[in-house]
Amino acid sequence: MSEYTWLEGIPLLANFLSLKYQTGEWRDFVFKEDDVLILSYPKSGTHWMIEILSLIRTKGDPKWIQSVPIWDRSPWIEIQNMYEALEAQEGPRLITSHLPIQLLPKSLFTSKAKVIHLIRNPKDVLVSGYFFSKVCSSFEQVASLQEHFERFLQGNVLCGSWFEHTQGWMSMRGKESYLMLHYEDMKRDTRSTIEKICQFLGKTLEPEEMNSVLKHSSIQAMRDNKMSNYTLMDGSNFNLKNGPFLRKGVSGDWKNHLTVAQAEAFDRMFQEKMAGLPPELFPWD
Ligand code: PPS
Repeated sequence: MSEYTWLEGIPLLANFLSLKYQTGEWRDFVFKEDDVLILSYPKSGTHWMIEILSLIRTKGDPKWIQSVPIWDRSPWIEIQNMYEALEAQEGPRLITSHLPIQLLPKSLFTSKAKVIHLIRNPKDVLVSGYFFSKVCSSFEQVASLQEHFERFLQGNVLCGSWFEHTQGWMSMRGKESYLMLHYEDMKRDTRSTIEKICQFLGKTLEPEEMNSVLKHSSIQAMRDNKMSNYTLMDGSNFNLKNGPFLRKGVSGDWKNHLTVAQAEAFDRMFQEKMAGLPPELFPWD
């Protein structure tokens, strides 16, 4: 059963939350200038981004992604033991987080650490989260999609309101160390997104290295990679009999699941909450 710990009004996974987050010591975590932080609201394509960044780091060589679990390659700062592993890690770090901006240590904003903020159509995020709740017992357990829908709009889900989370991180727009990417663009043109990431990180890939990054980060390759498909976790908080960790991996699946009334209610809420932000920040339908 899922059980949340509320930290500064944000629901977080009680079973997994780092002690440092429970004691407040997280505020002292030191970001370094060669850190890269992958920041996303849950179910936005985080694992895909980790796979791509891992492969960029190895210039397309799949040895690392095929021998080290994805959560060890880019640990979540808010998760037990991973926080400590990050503190102990030497050299450039890949760091992941689903937290809202106010729960990231201040050193992030004074260091030159780079932030890649990945966002996705929240209706797809909502649907993805609903199916994930059947696979992962730590996620909120709901009786129906309608219940999850209501909780999502209220922000009564893991990591709180999508609207507030997204707006919070978007306040970094314009900073040199911040790159915002869209899942939908990654789907439409993965190569261009990888080129954008390389440019942001000051990296270059030879054409065959780029092809290897593309090949090994495809959803099929990730499903086949036991270091990325969560089969190593099966039977713990994950029950892969109820569905795969890497589910459909498409844009617009919400159309198969939300009713017209739900989609309209969602859109009204979106207009209300995101008013004032340029519509081009949200390139989905
Ligand atoms: S988590 O558990 O919150 O960190 O989930 P997250 O990784 O952010 O998002 C999971 C969704 O991303 C999809 N995914 C991919 N799509 C396309 N290509 C690749 N390689 C890929 N890897 C993961 C995954 O299928 C989840 O979306 P849904 O819509 O549920 O399929």
